[in-house]
Amino acid sequence: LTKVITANQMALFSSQPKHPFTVFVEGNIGSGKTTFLKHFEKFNDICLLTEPVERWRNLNGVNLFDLMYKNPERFAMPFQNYVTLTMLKLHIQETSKPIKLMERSMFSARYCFVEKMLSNGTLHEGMYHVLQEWYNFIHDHHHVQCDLIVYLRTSPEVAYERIKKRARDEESCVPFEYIKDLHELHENWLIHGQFFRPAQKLMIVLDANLDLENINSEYRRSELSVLKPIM
Ligand code: DCP
Repeated sequence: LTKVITANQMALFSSQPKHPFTVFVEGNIGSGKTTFLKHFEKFNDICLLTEPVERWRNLNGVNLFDLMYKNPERFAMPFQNYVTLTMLKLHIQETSKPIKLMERSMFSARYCFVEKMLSNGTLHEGMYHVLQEWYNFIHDHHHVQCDLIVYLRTSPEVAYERIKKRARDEESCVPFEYIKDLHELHENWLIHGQFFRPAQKLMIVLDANLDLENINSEYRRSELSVLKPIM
C-alpha cells in the first residue's frame, strides 16, 4: 500500500510545474546583457539572476576575477572552477516566479571561455579535462533547465569599444583579439551548432550592435518569447 501511495504522490508531483520557464541571456563581453536584464526588471513575474561577478571579485577578500586576467596561467583554472560553482547555484536556485531570466549559463563558460583558455594555452590540458569532468558530472546528476536562449549578437568591434568605454579595472588588459575569438566561439556554439546547445529549437537572436537609444525595439521584440508563460 505504501508503495502505491508513493507512486501516486509522485505522479501528482510530476504533473505540477516544477521548473520555471528559464531563459539564458548570452553574448560576448560588452554585448549588453546587464542592460537587457534591466529592461525586464519591471515585470513582477520574473526572477532575474545577474552574473555573480561580485562574488568572483570578493572570495573571502580575494579578487579571483582580477587574478584570472593578471596571471591567467595560474588563476584561469580556479576562476573557471568557481564560475562553475556559482553558476550551478543559480541554475538550481528555486523560485516561486513562473519565469527565470539568467545572465549567461554554465554552457557559455564551458563552450566559450574554457575553450578559449585551452586554445590560447592558459589552461593546461589536464586542467581542461578536470573542468570537463565537472561539467559532465553536473550534466548527468543535475537538471539544468533551459527553455529559451536570447543571443545578443554584436560585432567584436562594437563589443570591444563598449568594454574600453566602461573601463572595468580588471578588463583593462583585454586585447581586441580576445574579444574577436570569444565572438567566434559564441557564433560556433549558438549559430553553427559546434557544441551542445540547450533549448535546441528556441533561440532569439537580437541585433545588439544598436546603441542605447535604438536597442529598446530589439528588447521589446523578445518580450513575447520571454513572457510566454504568463501571456
Ligand atoms: N568571464 C570569464 N569567464 C566566464 C564568464 C565571464 O572570464 N565563464 C569574464 C569575462 C568578463 C567578465 O567575466 O571580463 C564578465 O563577463 P560577461 O560577458 O559575462 O558580463 P558583462 O558584464 O561583460 O556583460 P555585458 O557587458 O553584456 O552586460
